[in-house]
Amino acid sequence: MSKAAKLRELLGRTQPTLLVGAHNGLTAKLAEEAGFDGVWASGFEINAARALPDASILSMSEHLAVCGEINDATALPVVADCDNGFGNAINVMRLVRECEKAGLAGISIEDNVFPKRCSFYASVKRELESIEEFSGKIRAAKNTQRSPDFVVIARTEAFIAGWGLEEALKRARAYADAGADLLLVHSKKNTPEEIQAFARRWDRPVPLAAVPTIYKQTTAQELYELGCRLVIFANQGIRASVKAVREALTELREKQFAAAVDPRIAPLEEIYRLVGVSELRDQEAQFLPAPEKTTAVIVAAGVGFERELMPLIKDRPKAMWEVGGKTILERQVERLRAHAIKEIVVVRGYKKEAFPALDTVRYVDNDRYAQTHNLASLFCAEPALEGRVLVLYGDILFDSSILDRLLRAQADVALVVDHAWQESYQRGQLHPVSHPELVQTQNSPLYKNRFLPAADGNRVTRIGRTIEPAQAQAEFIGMALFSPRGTKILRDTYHRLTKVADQLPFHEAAGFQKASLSDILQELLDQGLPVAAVDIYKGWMEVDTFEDYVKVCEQIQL
Ligand code: SPV
Ligand code: MG
Repeated sequence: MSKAAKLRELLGRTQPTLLVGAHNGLTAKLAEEAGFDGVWASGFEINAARALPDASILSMSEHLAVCGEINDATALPVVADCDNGFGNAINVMRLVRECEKAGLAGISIEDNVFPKRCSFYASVKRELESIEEFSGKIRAAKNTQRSPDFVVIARTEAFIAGWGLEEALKRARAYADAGADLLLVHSKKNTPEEIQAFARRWDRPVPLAAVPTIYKQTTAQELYELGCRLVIFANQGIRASVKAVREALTELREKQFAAAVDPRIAPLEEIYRLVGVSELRDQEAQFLPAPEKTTAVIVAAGVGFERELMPLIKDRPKAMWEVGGKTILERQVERLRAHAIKEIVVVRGYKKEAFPALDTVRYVDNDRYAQTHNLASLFCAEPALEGRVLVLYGDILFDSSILDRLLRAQADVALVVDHAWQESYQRGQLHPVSHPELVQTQNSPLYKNRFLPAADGNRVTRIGRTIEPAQAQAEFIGMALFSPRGTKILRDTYHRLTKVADQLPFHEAAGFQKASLSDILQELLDQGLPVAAVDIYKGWMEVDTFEDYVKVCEQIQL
């Protein structure tokens, strides 16, 4: 059923049809929730909401855009208050076409001359159109409408202009005879006496409409009994909001903390409901590709190089060191969450009691950290090794852009590899305490000492601590991303290998229990699985020694 047909049905009842003014989609929704029969797209409200007087300042298009917004927000029929029709009868023809196109139930036009002035403004120029001119507008409107249900309300301002009852009746009769569906007689008296006098003399079958703004004690039922099928409460909505907003803002300015105005304002959830956030959620689930969930596993169980790190690690593991007021773990978690990674598992071992309870991470323990290495630690988090998994060593600090690039990698396995290592190797600055996890890559992004990563990516061809430094292109920094397929391959490979006798060496480890991530990565490479290299040039730090720590503390950007 069209909204125009709905309005006609409402008008056919034996009770007043109640419209209430709105100036935007949200107020239209509130009108609907309050139980009104329909919405009056009020010129007064629409202008006031834009801090403009109700004086034909807005163009027809501007006005109808708001009427359309109001109509779209509610299932109720909407009557557009269209002042004097934005011109003459020819303009009214276009007005009717546009209103029907927008799905509005009807319009109200009034016999003020253009530019109109709000009926209640004192000491402003007030003139009425000739009866012929305005009757022509009504005829033009009725002649233009496509749907027979579209409602055209003719409004006379004869009382407002002070032209008296006889003129009001003369005008109203002419407009009714021109085909108006309802006759709106407006009055600015504070009693309904003009409306009553008019109603007593009304002698056409056309029902009346009333806007009891100033004669505000009169009830809708009383007006209905006078012949007003339609009663319009035109501007109480915006006046309520002005009072409420002013009081809330005044208190807020005074108290200067948001909770002070809680009792005065709608909770956020109320706004979410009104604007349809749950529908938005359903639509996202139905039509958007499922977001790729990434689980991060931070491997932070090991001691590190005890000799070099004492006394720093006497009471805490490396992940718990503070750098610039935050622990390394806190910094990592911050970065991960900034990249929408909410599922974070931390594998603890050494000094596990030093890790604080955090609601942003889940802990699992590798209590055999002394007999194992980081591969065993990673698999302590095996229940989390599902879907897309980011593996992160617990002692590195890295620039956000590195994580950004890694998360965009499309490969089943991708490793972040730093090509600046090669440069420090050439300068003779070898890793001070250990052999880093070196990698060989298919291409080198270094060209004449400039770093130029290839647009179509790079591949790791070999990884391990025993690669001849001169043969290595880069260093694995301890950040790896596994696609859901990559994670499954990693798990399957791990389980296949756990069955192998632990006494046998596994790549560079003395036994499988002692294997590190780089050992299983080399295993995957040997199986023929492509491993992508996310090439970087600096932008990260690891903490292997006391000197590293001092340097990190000096350099960290707070
Ligand atoms: C409006 O709401 O814009 C009206 C009704 O025309 S009134 O303001 O009461 O005149
Ligand atoms: Mg108006």
